[in-house]
Amino acid sequence: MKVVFMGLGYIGLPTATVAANKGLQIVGVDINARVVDTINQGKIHIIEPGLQELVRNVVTAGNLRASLVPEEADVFLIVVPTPFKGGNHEPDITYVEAATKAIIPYLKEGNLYIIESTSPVGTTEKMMQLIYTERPELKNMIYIAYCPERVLPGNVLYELEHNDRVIGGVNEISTEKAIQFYSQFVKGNLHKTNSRTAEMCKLTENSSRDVQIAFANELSLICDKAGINVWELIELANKHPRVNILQPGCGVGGHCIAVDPYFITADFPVESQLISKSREINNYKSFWCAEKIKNTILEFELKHKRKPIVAIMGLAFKPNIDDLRESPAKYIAQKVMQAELDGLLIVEPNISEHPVFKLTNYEEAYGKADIVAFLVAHNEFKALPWKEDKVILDFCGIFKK
Ligand code: SAJ
Repeated sequence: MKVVFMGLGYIGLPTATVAANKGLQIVGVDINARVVDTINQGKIHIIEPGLQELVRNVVTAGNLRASLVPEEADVFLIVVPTPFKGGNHEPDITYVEAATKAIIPYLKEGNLYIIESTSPVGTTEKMMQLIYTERPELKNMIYIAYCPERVLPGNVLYELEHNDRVIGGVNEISTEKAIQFYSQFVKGNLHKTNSRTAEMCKLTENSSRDVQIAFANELSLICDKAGINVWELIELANKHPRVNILQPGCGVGGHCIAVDPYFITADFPVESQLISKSREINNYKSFWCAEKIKNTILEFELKHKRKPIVAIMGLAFKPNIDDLRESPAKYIAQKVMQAELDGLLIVEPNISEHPVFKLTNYEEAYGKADIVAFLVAHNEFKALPWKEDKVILDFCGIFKK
C-alpha cells in the first residue's frame, strides 16, 4: 500500500515513520525544501524521543521518502497545521484546503482521503465538496474520513501505536476503509463514528482538559487570597472517590489545549460559555503570575533598599520538555524582563541556548537569587532544597508549600 502524507511536522513525520516501519510505502510531502532534504538524509527537524533512529531506519530501508510534490497513491493523509486567521481566534483552514487542492489531480477511483489536522466541525464535508467540484467523476468513487491524533508530545511513538482512535467517515464505507488502513499500524481500539462527531471529539478532548485546568487555576487564585495551600487542598479533595482535580500552573500553553477550544467558541459563541470562560481564566493566570513577580520585586526594593536578583525557573510550556511554543512561562519571563532588573537570571535546563534569553544554570541561579519564581515543574527543580532566606514564588508546585 502506498500512502502520501501531506505535512511532515510534529504529527505527520512520526505517523509517517511508524506506518513506514510497518512496511507501508510512504511518500511524505512538505512545502519546506529544508525539511524534505533533512528527512531524505535520514535526519529530523523536530525533537521527539526515539524518532531520529526510527526515521534513519525507514529512510535507509526505502520505506519513507520525502518530496516537495505529491504523486499518485492508494491513501492520502492531510496532516498540516490549522492556525488562527490574523490576530483573532477564528480557525484558518487554508493549509488543509491547499494540501487538498494539491492532491486533487492525483486522486483516482478507490482512493482513501483522510484529514488528521485539528479542524472546525464540518471541514471534512467541505473538503469533500471541494474534491467533487473539481473532479465530479470521482463522486462516490473515493472514500473520505476524519481521524484526529491524540498523542502527547514527548511520548508520541508509544501513543501513536497504543492509543485508541476515533474514526469518522462521510459515509459508513469510508469509515470501514479508514479503519482497515489504521489497523495496519495502530494497536489501540479503533472507534467508528461520522466525520462531524470525530471532528468535535478532538476539540472536546482538549477543551475538557482546558476547562479542568481552569478550575484548578481558579482555585489557586482563591486560595492565594484566602491563605490556603492550594496543593494541600487539591490533594485532600482528590481523596474523595469521585473527585479528580488537576494541578494549577502558570497558565496553559502548547499548540493544542490553548488553541483547540477556540475552534468551538468561534463557531458556537452563544452556547460555549464555560469553554470560553476557561480560556480567559487560563490566560489570566499567566498575567496574574507576572504581576505577582513584579509586585514582589517592588516589595523587596522597599524593604531592602536595593534591587533584588530574580531567578525565573523554566521557559518550556510544560515539565521536562524543551518545547517553548505558546509557553506561558516564556510570556511571563518577557513581562518580568520589562522591569529592567540588573540581576535577572533565566533558567531552562532542557535547552542550551536561546536567541532572546541569556540562560543560567539552574543551581547557580537558585543559589544567587533573592526572589525565585518557579514557573515549570521540571524534575531538576524538584531536587533543589527549600531555602528560608529566599522569597519563593512556587506557581507550579515544586515544594507544595
Ligand atoms: N497543565 C496544567 N495543569 C495540569 C496539566 C497540564 O497547568 O494539571 C498545563 C501544562 O503545563 C501545559 C498545558 O497544560 O502548559 C498543556 O499540557 P498537557 O500535558 O495537558 O497537553 P499537551 O498540549 O502536551 O497535549 C494535549 C493532549 N490532550 C489531552 O490530554 C486531552 C494530547 O493527548 C493531545 O494529542 C495534544 O494536546 C494535541 O495534539 O491536541
